[in-house]
Amino acid sequence: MSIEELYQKMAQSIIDGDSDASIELAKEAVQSGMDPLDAITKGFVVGVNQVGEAFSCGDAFLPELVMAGEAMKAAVSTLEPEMEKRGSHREMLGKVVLATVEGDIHEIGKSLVGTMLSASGFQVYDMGVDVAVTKLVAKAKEVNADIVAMSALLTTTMVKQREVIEALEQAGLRSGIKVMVGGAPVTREWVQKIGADGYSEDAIGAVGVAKSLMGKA
Ligand code: B1M
Repeated sequence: MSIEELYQKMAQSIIDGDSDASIELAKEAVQSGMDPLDAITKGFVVGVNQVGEAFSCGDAFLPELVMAGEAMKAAVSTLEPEMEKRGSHREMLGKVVLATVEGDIHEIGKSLVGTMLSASGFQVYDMGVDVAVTKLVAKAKEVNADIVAMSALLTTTMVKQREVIEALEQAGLRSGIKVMVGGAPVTREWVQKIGADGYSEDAIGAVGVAKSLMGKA
């Protein structure tokens, strides 16, 4: 099978919501020596984006979205060990407290960012999804975080990124902590508006941004 065919099958496995197939294809990618990030961005993500578009047009419904999300999660989890193995940087670059914001349960992009950061030498405290503002701030204080990293996939939950920044300010922690944000609806204008320090459109870019926030780019 050619690489293009493999990418197409990956996308189709997500469109079909077929976790067994997405896991098998992820394994095949690892065995063939493919860069796991290529498998995600050129294969699986193409499928999940297609389902997302169909959902927004009313051509797909919540069950399809859920199944596509599960198949995507299964593929990414299968590829994660290989991504971590490929991360060569072992110097500890900084401590990152990472979460998807309160009210938002989208976890795939956030987890991908976490995997890439940890593979690049950051110590990542991944708090999961739907994380309350107060919990996030308390964790940042507890571990003496260098960076608070927040993902938001909904236009309705992006505001929580601003609330976390305000809560860090109120707790007197803001001057010692850099804040980076991301997620599909996040734009540079939003980043400026809420006074975050860094933003990236994707997981690879997030590593570069985190390094530059730590003065290690
Ligand atoms: Co939801 N969903 N969803 N969903 N979902 C979107 C986001 C949506 C755009 C679909 C659409 O309508 N086209 C839409 C949001 C509309 C809006 O607000 N603008 C939407 C909706 C409406 C909803 C519900 C409200 C549906 C409903 O119930 N009626 C509901 C909300 C639930 C909630 O959170 N409270 C909902 C639920 C779900 C599922 C649970 C079914 C499932 C998630 C499963 C899971 O995560 N375990 C799901 C899915 C799968 C999607 C889509 C199709 C795919 C998201 C994804 O995983 N992408 C999505 C449409 C789309 O994005 N195409 C959609 C792949 C992932 C690798 O990309 O997460 O963008 P992404 O992450 C990227 C970058 O954004 C960036 O790097 C990542 C890797 O490159 N990035 C960062 C992310 N975080 C970062 C942080 C950083 C830096 C970069 O620094 C800190």
